[in-house]
Amino acid sequence: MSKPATSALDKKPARSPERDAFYQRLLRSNATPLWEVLSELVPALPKPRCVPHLWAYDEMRPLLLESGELITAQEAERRVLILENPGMAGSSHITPSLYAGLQLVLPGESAATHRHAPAALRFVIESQGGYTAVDGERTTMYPGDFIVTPSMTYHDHGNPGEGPVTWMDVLDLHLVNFLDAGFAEHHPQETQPLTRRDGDASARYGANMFPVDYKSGRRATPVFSYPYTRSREILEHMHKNSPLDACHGIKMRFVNPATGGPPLPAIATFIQLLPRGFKGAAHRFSDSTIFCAVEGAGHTRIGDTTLRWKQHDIFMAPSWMPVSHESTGDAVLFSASDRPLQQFLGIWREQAPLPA
Ligand code: 1HN
Repeated sequence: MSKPATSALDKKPARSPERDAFYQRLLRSNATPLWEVLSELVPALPKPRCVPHLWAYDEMRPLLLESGELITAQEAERRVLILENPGMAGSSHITPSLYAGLQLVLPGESAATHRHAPAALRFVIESQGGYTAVDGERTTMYPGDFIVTPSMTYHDHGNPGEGPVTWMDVLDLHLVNFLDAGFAEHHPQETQPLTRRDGDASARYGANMFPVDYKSGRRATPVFSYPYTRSREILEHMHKNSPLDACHGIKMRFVNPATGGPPLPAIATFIQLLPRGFKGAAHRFSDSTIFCAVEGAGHTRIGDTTLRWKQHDIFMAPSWMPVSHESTGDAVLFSASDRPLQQFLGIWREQAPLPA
C-alpha cells in the first residue's frame, strides 16, 4: 500500500531509558531533541488555546459602572475591564495576538495623554459627546464609530457630555511584547494641545482626494475615524444593490485610503450586515476574530458552541473553527483580527464556504 500524499507530523518516537537519560544530559547543555516536540512546534492544523466565548454587555456594563465607583479614570490611567479568553486566563489575551477591553469614561472625566508602540482601535458602544484626541486632533465619538490610534501617536480621551462613555479597545500589544519592542510614555501635558480642528483628517484624507504633497510616512491610516452613519449607509446600499454572500451577508473591509490596505498594519477590521432571517453558510479562517454586535440579534455557531448575541455583545471565534452566523432581525457585526499580519507572512487561510 502506498503512503497518502500528505501525512501529519504527529508521530512521536518511542521512549527508552537510554533515550531519556540522553535527553536529560542534553538539557544541561541547553539543548533538546526536536523529535520529541516536532508535532507541537509544527501542528498539522491550528490547535487554538482560545475558546469561543461571548461577553454579554448586559453583564459587563454594570461591572464597568461599578469600576467607575471604585477608581477614577485618572488614577487608573485607563479604566478598562480586560476581556480575557477563558482558554488563556490570566494572560490578557482575547485571541493569540490581540488584547481587548471595555473602557469607561464618566461625565467630566478625562484620560491622560500618552503614546505607545502598540496600535489601538476603539469601537464605540455608548457616547453622547465623548471624544478621543489623536495627534492633536479631537474626534467626537458616536456609537458604532471605529477609531484608530496608530503606533506612537499621542492620544487622550474625555467625556464632557451627559451619560457614561464606553467602547471596546483592541490593541496589538501582545505582538509588540512578543517582539520585545514595547515603548510607552506620557505627554508632558495631561490634555494634549489641539493643533487641528475636529474633522481635519477626514477632510484631508477621507474624501477620495489627498493633498498633492502628501507623503505616506507610516503604514497606518491617516483617517482617524470611520463614522458609523457612513458605514451603515454603505451596508444598506450594498444590500439593495448586490447579492448576499452565502457566509458573510454583506461584508465590507475598512481600508487605509492611502494604501487600500488595512487601517492598522497588523489589524484588519470589517463590518457586515446580516439581513433579517439570514442563515449563513459555515466557513473557517486562520485569523482568530473578535466580533462586536452593533445592531440586532442573532446567534453564531463556532465549532460545537452556539453563542447567542444581541446589541453590544462581544464574542470571539478561534482560528480554523467552523463559523456560521444567523440573524433574527437585521443585524450588524463589527469584527477585528490579525489577518493583515498573516497575509504579510503568506500564511492566512480561509475556506468559505466549507464543503457540506
Ligand atoms: C491604552 O492606551 C488605552 O489609550 C486603552 O485608551 C487600553 C491597554 C493596554 C495598554 C494601553 C487607551 C490599553 C492601553
